[in-house]
Amino acid sequence: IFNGSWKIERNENYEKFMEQMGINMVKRKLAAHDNLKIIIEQTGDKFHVKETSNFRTLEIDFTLGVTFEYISCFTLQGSWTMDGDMMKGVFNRKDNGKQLTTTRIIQGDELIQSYNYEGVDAKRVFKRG
Ligand code: MYR
Repeated sequence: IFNGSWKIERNENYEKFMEQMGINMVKRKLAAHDNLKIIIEQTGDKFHVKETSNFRTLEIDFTLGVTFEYISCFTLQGSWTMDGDMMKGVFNRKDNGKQLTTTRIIQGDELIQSYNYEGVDAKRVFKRG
């Protein structure tokens, strides 16, 4: 159900979340308008995700329940699992060990990705395209 191409539509509290992550203001301003697009291909419990943004293009392969590394401003290590129709990700920052949790769910025609880091919640909402 997550399969397809998703373009960022809007953010909720994402700047506060990035601030909590320790990202400086200049980067936060750029990242809030990063034109993020993700293309998700799921085959069973294997995922191939192509991420494009103003910053970079990246292809990631992971399997549900299997730990992998994701490198952005920070290196995160963790995994996704499926809980019903929801993807649940639990990751740890390699630099400080702190936990970042994230979920993906389809609601109507939107993919909603939620984030939590150290008590701050944010959302990024995507539409097909
Ligand atoms: C994917 O499924 O797209 C790849 C794995 C994503 C890992 C976790 C996403 C959290 C990214 C948080 C970025 C924080 C920058 C402020």
